[in-house]
Amino acid sequence: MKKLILSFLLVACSGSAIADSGLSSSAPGSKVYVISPQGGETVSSPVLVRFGLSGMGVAPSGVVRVNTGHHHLLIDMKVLPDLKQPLVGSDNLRHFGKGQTEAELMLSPGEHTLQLVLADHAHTPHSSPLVSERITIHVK
Ligand SMILES: [Cu+2]
Repeated sequence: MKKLILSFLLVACSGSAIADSGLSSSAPGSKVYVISPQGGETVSSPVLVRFGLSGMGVAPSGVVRVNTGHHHLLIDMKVLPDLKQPLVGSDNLRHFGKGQTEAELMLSPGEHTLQLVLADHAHTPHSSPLVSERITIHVK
């Protein structure tokens, strides 16, 4: 009997490993977006960027909790990074691992793009990734 239970567990586990991509799942219908500034807006530096999230919650990096993540802000990135890998921080990709929901950015005068990506406790985007629209702003 013990053997039967064990083999059942093995089948159950391997079944879920195949079905599961290994990525955290996002809540259906959830959305990440830039609250402000708005696309096309002219602003002066420092620019206060406010991060919006609906349908999921914000948790600091390292905290494993279902349907949560932390914000990553992509600045002037024309191409998305690999969303199946942990996001690597740089001047153009900022982590907000303390669970921040806004940031003040020093931006040079001219056109800049902003885009948000939510990622899980290990900085990896969810299996249905939450990526905002890429907005363009003008800095005076
Ligand atoms: Cu991160």
